[in-house]
Amino acid sequence: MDEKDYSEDGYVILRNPHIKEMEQDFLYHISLSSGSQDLVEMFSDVKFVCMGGTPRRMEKFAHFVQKELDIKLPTGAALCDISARSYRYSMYKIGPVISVSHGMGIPSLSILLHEIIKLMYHARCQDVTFLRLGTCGGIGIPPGSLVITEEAVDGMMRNYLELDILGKKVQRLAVLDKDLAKELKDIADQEITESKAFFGKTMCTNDFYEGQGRLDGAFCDYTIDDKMAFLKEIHLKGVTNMEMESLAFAAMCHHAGIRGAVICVSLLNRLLGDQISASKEVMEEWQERPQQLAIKFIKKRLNM
Ligand code: R2B
Ligand code: URA
Repeated sequence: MDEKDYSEDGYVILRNPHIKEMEQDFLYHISLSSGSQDLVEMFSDVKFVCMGGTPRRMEKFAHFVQKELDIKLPTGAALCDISARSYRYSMYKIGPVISVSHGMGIPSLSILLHEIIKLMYHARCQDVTFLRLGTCGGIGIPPGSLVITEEAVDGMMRNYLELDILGKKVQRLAVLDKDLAKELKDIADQEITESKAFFGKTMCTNDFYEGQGRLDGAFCDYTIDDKMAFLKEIHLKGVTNMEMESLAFAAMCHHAGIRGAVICVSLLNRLLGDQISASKEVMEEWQERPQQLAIKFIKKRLNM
């Protein structure tokens, strides 16, 4: 993204004139409200919003952030899920970091991002960076590898998110911040020794099975040759991995003028199979890798 895509004062760009006119805004799915809570007091110091699919992983990340940033809680206090009463997403705040779950797929991530972007606006946060820390299927790379998304594309290799709004197709460019992605890749190359990091296009699909060309879903109307031809073709076009949220993440960050990056760990090499068969222990360890990279980046930004 160019500098002109960001607001000069670092605030999020809220492209909705109606919000200002509302007496209060209920952020229903994260269980917060601009009327009954002082969101500025609660959240104005936030600089990093880290999100990932599952509540458990993001709770673990919150504890990891607390330890790594050496944030002491007052005696008797404990990290708690701010959005617990929504029963939808889990959210934690640890100093300048929010750790929040987004569920699976674009619709779930999109609802969360609408409310988180509005939260950043109501709280008057400045210069915030959003990171998605996720899992993916790698294409032609070893399982356990880190992938930093250079560009998100849909299942047809288009680099925009298409929405149906009031009966019309609306397209939003899915652009990610190149400098941020490069910075993350450099940190990964220098400091994450357990695995190699790749930089590439991420194909974001609306389905895990047929949408990602798997042969092991409940339905399959194509052959193994069709599948392999497709995976090889997109690999040649620079696709390194597949997951289910990056396109909306990129498009929504771009539209809001927020710097965002997607860091995933690959759970398998799709050129060799479809089933995710690594042990729970191995997968736990792999899923810590995007979190480790995020922490190293955050500490660097905080001069720690
Ligand atoms: C990666 O993993 C999930 C599917 O298993 C999905 O949320 C994604 O993007
Ligand atoms: N997540 C996906 O979306 N696809 C995979 O293959 C693995 C994780």
